[in-house]
Amino acid sequence: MERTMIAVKSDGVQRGLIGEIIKRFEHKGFKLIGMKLVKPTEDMAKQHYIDLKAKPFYASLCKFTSAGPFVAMCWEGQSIVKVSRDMLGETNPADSKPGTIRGDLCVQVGRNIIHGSDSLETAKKEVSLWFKPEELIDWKSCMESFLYE
Ligand code: D4T
Repeated sequence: MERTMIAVKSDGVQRGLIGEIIKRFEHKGFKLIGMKLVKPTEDMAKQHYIDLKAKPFYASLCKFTSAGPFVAMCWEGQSIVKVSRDMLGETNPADSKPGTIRGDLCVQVGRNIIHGSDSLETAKKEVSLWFKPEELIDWKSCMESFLYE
């Protein structure tokens, strides 16, 4: 099983989309392992987006990320890193297909409401950036045998 870090960014929180986003992951069959509502410090935002340090939008992205509430989540499931990126859609909502979260729920790249780790390695880093080990709950879902053979 893989784990990934999914976050509802402050634009998604402000727009009342936390429930809709959680619903999509639950209905898919993924398992919630950890979740918290935080107001990230600018330093946390900078660490989270460190790979984008050289991009012209890095400063404004980190400022926006630290300006409001952010729902950090850890989800688990088979091939979840790739599958969740497909569920999110493209970085730019304008390029995202209908049926994806960004394709259905947002308009502009700088307000694309959700984050998802883009590789297994990044997922490990991001999960440990946002969660202490004791904040991740290892539990057995009663649906497991109906999701996996
Ligand atoms: P995240 O990391 O938020 O899941 O987004 P992506 O993985 O899909 O895309 P990214 O890392 O390239 O971008 C991170 C974040 O920056 C915003 N952004 C991006 C922006 O404001 N302007 C831009 O031109 C781009 C490319 C949106 C997502």
